[in-house]
Amino acid sequence: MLVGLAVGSGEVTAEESVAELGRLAGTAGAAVAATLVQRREKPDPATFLGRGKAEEVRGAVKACDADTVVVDEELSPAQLRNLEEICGCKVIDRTALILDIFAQHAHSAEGKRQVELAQLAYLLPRLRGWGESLSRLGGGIGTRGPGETKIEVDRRRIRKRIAKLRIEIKDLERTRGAKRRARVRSRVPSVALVGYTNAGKSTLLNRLTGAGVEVEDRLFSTLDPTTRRLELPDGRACVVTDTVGFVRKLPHTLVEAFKSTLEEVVRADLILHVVDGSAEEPDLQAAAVREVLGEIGAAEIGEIVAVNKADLADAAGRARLRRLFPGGSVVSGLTGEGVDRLVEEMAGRIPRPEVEAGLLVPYARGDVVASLHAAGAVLSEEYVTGGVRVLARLREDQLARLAAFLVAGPAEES
Ligand SMILES: Nc1nc2c(ncn2[C@@H]2O[C@H](COP(=O)(O)OP(=O)(O)OP(=O)(O)O)[C@@H](O)[C@H]2O)c(=O)[nH]1
Ligand SMILES: [Mg+2]
Repeated sequence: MLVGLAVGSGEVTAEESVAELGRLAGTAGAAVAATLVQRREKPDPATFLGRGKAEEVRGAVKACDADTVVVDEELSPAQLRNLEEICGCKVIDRTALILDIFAQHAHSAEGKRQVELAQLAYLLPRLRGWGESLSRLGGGIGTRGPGETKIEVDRRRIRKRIAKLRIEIKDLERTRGAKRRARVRSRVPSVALVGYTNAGKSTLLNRLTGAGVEVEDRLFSTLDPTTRRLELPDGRACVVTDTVGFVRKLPHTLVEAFKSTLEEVVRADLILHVVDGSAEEPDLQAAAVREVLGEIGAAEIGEIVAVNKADLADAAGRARLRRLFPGGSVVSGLTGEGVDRLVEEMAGRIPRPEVEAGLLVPYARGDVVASLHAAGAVLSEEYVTGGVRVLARLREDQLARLAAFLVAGPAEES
């Protein structure tokens, strides 16, 4: 049974949020028996819903023969305990549900550890209520760990495990970090695919690069970053990284635990924000994504919006999408529509790589040297016979303009 609270006037209605909770529950393998949305000024600090309503839920749970109540917010440890007591069945919150889905979908060594870390961080303050329900009600959603492992319920052992996981994640991150640094050294620009879960990020990566990443009509199918090379129409190349999708009320413990994965986004030269054009409120999903981007420190990175699933929209729908996303490209990762134009746009927005070049500028052309200084491009200069010998860091277009002064071609970077 799904339970949501409508408080004040949030942009996303409680009904929509609970409908999404239902899709999350479905992804976790649960069937929704009933839904209840309660209007209240603010959540009850002790029982979230208020005692009377919680008792009503108890009756409804019995009537529809449900075994779990899923609440559409993160509950405090006390709320969780009290609600469970009144409802007489297992209660989990939105956070536990999302963590459960992540646990089921984690494949890589790093992903599994990140999820377990997030689960344990969530579990630690809630141990009492949880431990009781674990022994009383057995397993099921909210109690499953990554793979077949059961999540630990002993406080002291959890703390030890958390410390160990942090170290292991750091180690695993180091490998990926080395690859990334190699790219930085060779100055291949990077593009991060971000977007709401199920927006079509992996489909678009596959369309762009033939990556062969798993695509599924379920939430959070991608947890591990995949990076592929993409040749741009102007002859340059970039790397595109597909990574974990976002959702409203994305649990903090997850953002924390997935920091190393999200680094791929933070370090990107350009963000390709994939929006599901077929969603009810694509603009609100985009806003939720930007909120997370802000949280992880990626708000300042340049962004291109790709409004995806255009094949599902009719003329009126497309017009609406163009209105909602004025600068966006309307595309379909499925049919390939608009993708060429999108790549052109990416090429235009990806910073041109800079190269080191040696120049010999005759003394008569002091203006050239001055302009190089003004651009902050000069690495070193030396007065020699025939002019100023300048080592400069230049973009390709600057290099072309200065071709006449070039002595040692673009130096290979070490
Ligand atoms: N009709 C249509 N469906 C699409 C399009 N792009 C993706 N899909 C479908 O949308 C679903 C999700 O696609 P994915 O590429 O897995 O989405 P994602 O953003 O990677 O999702 P997560 O990794 O789960 O966050 C799949 O069923 C895709 O087939 C599109 O352009 N048109
Ligand atoms: Mg994906």
